Order: sequence, then structure tokens, then C-alpha cells
Amino acid sequence: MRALVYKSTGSWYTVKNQAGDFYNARLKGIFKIDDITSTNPVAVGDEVEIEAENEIENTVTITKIYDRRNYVNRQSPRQKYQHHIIAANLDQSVVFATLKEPKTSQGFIDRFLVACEMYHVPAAIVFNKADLHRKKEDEKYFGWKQMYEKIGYRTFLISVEKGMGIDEVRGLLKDKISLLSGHSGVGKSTFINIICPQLTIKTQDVSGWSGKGLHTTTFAEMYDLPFGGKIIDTPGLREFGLVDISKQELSHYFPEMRSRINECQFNNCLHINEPGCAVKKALEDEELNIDRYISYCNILDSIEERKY
Ligand SMILES: Nc1nc2c(ncn2[C@@H]2O[C@H](COP(=O)(O)OP(=O)(O)O)[C@@H](O)[C@H]2O)c(=O)[nH]1
Ligand SMILES: [Mg+2]
Ligand SMILES: [Zn+2]
Repeated sequence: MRALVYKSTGSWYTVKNQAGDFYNARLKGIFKIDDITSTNPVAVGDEVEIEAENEIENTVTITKIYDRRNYVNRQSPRQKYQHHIIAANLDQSVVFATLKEPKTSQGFIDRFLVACEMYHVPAAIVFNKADLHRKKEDEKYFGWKQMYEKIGYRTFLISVEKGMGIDEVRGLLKDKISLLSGHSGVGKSTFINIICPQLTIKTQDVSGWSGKGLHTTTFAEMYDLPFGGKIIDTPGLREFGLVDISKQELSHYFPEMRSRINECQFNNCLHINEPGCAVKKALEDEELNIDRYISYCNILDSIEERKY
């Protein structure tokens, strides 16, 4: 029987079969998938094959994992070079951000976008808490919207509290499997509760976001959207991706640079101070956004080349 993984809590999984029944599932045997070393072989969003294990307790065993279309992962919190798969088979990835309470930095958004490019998962950015915006935040938002949409990322401004802009984001999510991420406190759970009224996901106290490590759970969980589609919430996930990225490939994940790097004089150009660099030329001609370039330099600096 084929089923979809909705939740993973380590050794137990919640899966749903095609008839819509939920089961508690666990793995049988040892799985090695895609030759990647992962601390969790099965992730939310995985398509699996299940067999009845204990009919009284309604438990099943996972006997097979179907090939993934894609997946996103992060570094295992415990072992640096181990991966932890966050979710699989995604249609898109949506980052929630806020310009106030808490402030999301451009660096955070850009790292998220680089990760999405690495995994070939389309990305969109949703700015929540528009009700808290004053002139300063509105100006910043419109600047960012212009910057991101020019390079192909859809950007939305909403207020979950005031019910503003929600329909556009519903349209974005409809009939797709979307991964939701973002700093804690930006309103992801509040948003899911609004668009899935039959659910009640615990939301955080406003004071909660200032204190790190207050999260009740860090496990990703998938929810069916009543208007079609699925959403994966990732509580406590600050950042994903960038696990095995090399300095050399980073510019491939900046779409506005990717289209220019073939014109650099050196094919190993890092676009810092090499002669004949097409990226630097485009920056000087103001065809590229300087703040995006600064993000590029910051991420480049943060990459430790892995030594074998
Ligand atoms: N002012 C304002 N507060 C909001 C809005 N959306 C959510 N919040 C509040 O932000 C806090 C954190 O929300 P939560 O959904 O738990 O964030 P999560 O950590 O991203 O899941 C809660 O106190 C919410 O009531 C909004 O649109 N405007
Ligand atoms: Mg939450
Ligand atoms: Zn260059």
C-alpha cells in the first residue's frame, strides 16, 4: 500500500494512505537512499510503501521509499558532515519574513534563496505583520520587492492578524506542496491556523521569539490545505541548506550572476577582484544590486572548504 509521510518524530512516522487513513509507521531494516549519509532516512513528503504490522494498534512498517523528486536538508545538529533531511518532493519553498518583531535580515533571506536554488526548488518570500509597518518598513519592503522580483522571486506583503493579502498567498499555495520556513515568531503557525481552520497549531507568545530554544517541537509536519495542496511547517528550523556548497559554485545560485559568469575572463572567477570579471562590471554598470552582491560576499566568506 502506498502512503505519504506527514510527520517524522525520529523513530516513528505518521503516514497517510491513498484512502486518507493515517497510520503510525516505523522502518524495517536499514535504508540507504541516494547514497547520502543522512541521520533520518525517511522525511516528511516521502512517498513510501507500507505493510500492516499490528492491526490492533494500527501500526504499519515502511518497506520501501520511492525515489525523491527533490529534497532539502540541513547540517545535522550533532555531526557536522551529516545531513538531516527536512522534507522531500517539494513543489516550492516559501520563506516567511518580517521587517519588525522580529526583524528578518536580508542575509537570512538570501541564504534561504541560495539553498532553494541548490535544491532546484522554486522560492517565494512572504512578508508578514504589515500592520506593524510604518513608512520606514513600507519603503524597505518595496525596495526589497523590486530587488527580488527583478531576479525572479515572487514577494508578498500580508498581515495575518488583519487578514490582509491572505488570498494571494492562498493562490500561491493552492494545489502545491510547499515548505514553509522562516525565523521563529514571524507568524507561520498563526498563518496555518487561518488557512486551515480545522487545525489548531500552537502559536507562540509575542515575547517568545526573543528567547531562543523555547520551541516545543522541531519536527517538520505536513498539513492538507482545505482548498487543495499541502503545507509543511518546520517549527524551530532557522536555516537549511548550504551543507556541501563550495565557494566555486556559489555564484551559480545567484540567478542574476549565473547568467553572466560565462563572460568572466577566468573560469574559476570568484567575482571578488579578478581581472575581466563580468559580475564586477555589471555591478559597476548598476545592473546588479549591490546588497545582493554583499550577501554573496558574506556567504562566500562563511564557506569553509571541506578538506578530505
Ligand atoms: N502584529 C502582528 N502579529 C502577528 C501577525 N501574525 C502573527 N503574529 C503574532 O506573532 C507571534 C508569533 O506567531 P507564530 O505564529 O507563533 O510564529 P511562528 O514561530 O512563525 O510559528 C504571535 O504572538 C502572533 O500572534 C501579524 O500579522 N501581525
Ligand atoms: Mg510556529
Ligand atoms: Zn567574475
